Amino acid sequence: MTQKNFNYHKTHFVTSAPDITHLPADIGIEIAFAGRSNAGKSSALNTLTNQKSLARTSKTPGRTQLINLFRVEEHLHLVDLPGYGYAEVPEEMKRKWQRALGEYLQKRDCLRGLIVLMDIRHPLKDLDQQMVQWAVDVNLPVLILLTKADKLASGARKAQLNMVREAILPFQGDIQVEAFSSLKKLGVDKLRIKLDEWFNLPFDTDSEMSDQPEE
Ligand SMILES: Nc1nc2c(ncn2[C@@H]2O[C@H](COP(=O)(O)OP(=O)(O)OP(=O)(O)O)[C@@H](O)[C@H]2O)c(=O)[nH]1
Ligand SMILES: [Mg+2]
Repeated sequence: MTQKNFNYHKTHFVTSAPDITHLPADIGIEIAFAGRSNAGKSSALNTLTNQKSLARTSKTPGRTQLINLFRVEEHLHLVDLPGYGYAEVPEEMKRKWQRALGEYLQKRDCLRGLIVLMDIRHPLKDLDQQMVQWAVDVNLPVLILLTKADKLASGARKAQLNMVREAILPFQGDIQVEAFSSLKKLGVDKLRIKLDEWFNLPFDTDSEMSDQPEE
């Protein structure tokens, strides 16, 4: 079967939801961007789609507090998830996001792949590892992007990349690790290839909710 390559530049915003009950029908394919607050999720989405402010970026961690859904094509969506692990957020708010996040990952059937973004200088924190473990447990393939790679010289960058590749072997999952920089547009091709692969998977447009309008 020939594989389709998608044009991510045409991606547009669909909706923001505080939890999965407010998302459109659980059909088609979704690929989610997850990671610690400030890891560069929204920036990566903007770089991929070549749009300055499709996803809101901020120097203030914890900016994306909602599940943001973007449409690549009919039935194919990218999802910007709330960042985790930001210490200076009130405990109550943190719990709310973490719950929304866990629910999304465990209950959203159309989720076909997870992009986990980590600052290349501080990868594989506890919550990152938990996220990867979560994905492996539900057989979800993972692409780890080591973001802000422009902050390291090429030798240090390669060393970090090898270190993380080595460190994720014990997870025994379908996990690929690449360096990424929104600033220098590094690794964008690797991201695109992975998304194309996942968006080419077969999917069902027929669920018990499929008679509901999509937007
Ligand atoms: N140098 C450099 N800075 C980056 C890069 N990507 C993102 N940043 C910066 O990192 C900060 C956080 O980026 P965001 O994309 O908003 O991060 P996020 O993961 O969406 O954060 P939350 O929405 O809070 O979870 C911003 O100040 C960005 O400009 C990169 O590739 N290189
Ligand atoms: Mg964000």
